Amino acid sequence: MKLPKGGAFLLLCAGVSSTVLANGGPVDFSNTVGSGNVIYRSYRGGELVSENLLITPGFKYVDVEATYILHDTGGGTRTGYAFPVDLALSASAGMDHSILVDEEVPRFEITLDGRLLEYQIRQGFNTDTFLNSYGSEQNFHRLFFTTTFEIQPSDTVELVVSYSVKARFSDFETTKNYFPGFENRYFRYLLDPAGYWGDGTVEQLEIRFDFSELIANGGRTVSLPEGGRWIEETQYVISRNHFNMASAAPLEVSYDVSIWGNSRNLLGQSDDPEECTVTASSYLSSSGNSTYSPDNLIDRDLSRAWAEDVPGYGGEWIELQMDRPMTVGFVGIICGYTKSQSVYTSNGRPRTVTVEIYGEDDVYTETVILEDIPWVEVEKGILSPLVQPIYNSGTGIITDRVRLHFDDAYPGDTCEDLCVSELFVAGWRWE
Ligand SMILES: [Ca+2]
Ligand SMILES: [Ca+2]
Repeated sequence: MKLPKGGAFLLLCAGVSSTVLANGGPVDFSNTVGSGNVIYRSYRGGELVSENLLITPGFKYVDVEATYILHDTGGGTRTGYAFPVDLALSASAGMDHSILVDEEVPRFEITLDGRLLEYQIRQGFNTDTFLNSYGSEQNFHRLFFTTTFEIQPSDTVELVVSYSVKARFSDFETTKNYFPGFENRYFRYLLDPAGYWGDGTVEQLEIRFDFSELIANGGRTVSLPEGGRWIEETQYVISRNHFNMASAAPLEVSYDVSIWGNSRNLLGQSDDPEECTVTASSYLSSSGNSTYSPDNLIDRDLSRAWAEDVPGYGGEWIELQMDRPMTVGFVGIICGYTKSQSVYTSNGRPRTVTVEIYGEDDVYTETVILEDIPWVEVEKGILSPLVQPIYNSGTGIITDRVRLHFDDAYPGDTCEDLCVSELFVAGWRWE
């Protein structure tokens, strides 16, 4: 069996020492604020007929695809083209920021009528400042992705710029919580550089934010540009005709990924899972296709639960034994038989739970009274709103054995079977 440790959490910690864990500090700092379009060079002989902008915010990166239709009215030209990307950097004067590109802009592509264009990355300069999470000012430094292309007289071409850029955020460890603090992600996109085409206007502009992945993972938008409309609850679309790009304000978006981040940590993404076994004081024998053994506690499947098998409630326990010790920072459960609303309410849910964490010298004990959370259907992968913490510490306890005692229950409507769908024991190993 696999121990459900937080593999993603281990990745987040990879760059910091245990000292940082104890004192609090950033574990992940993003340097990039995306921005776009053509800058600094008027081209009066060409007009921007349309721009379609698709922005897909993700957990750490934002995918952008900008499609421009350009029409030549001035006898054709060979023109330079530059796409700016702003990096938010601290204490980096004199640094060659282009070395950050692989991390900050891992994908970048420009095509003209479907043909890939080569590009160069050029160092820019400070463009602006912002207040970071520490309350101090940082600078934006600009990189340019540049290329050249030709437009034949009276021709119309399609230029597509597609890239992935890191959103700006700082996630933090704290000393009192296993989970990092997931700060809102922020993304900014400049529209005004496209005002250098023709008379500075675009006939048709459509900006679409695709939040489907964010929302499916329990995320939510925090702030959006004004003047758009929601389509199908996941797409935020802004449409404009005869729009003046030259004086357009930047698009700014921020969004909350905390549920997404906590679920990622709980579900773990390590490819090196540890061995463990889960046992229980008793469990119901299977009936039909349904089983109730303690294995169901770590299968990450809400349709299967452990159920005890003694009269009444209270006095039952479950225990997780690891093959080798780790520092456990979090113990939590998803209460009840969560397969459906009817079996959830007909069976018992734990109320008073005592955790015992067997340390090297003594046993840590804590008793908590859990909420009786109403049943909800959740998407696979966003379990974190259902998980009730029983032990949650940023320093943790070195252990190889964790036991939970169930002292009483919120009774089921028809059965006296106490059920737990999932057990999470998560933490760190430092070697
Ligand atoms: Ca389960
Ligand atoms: Ca019972």
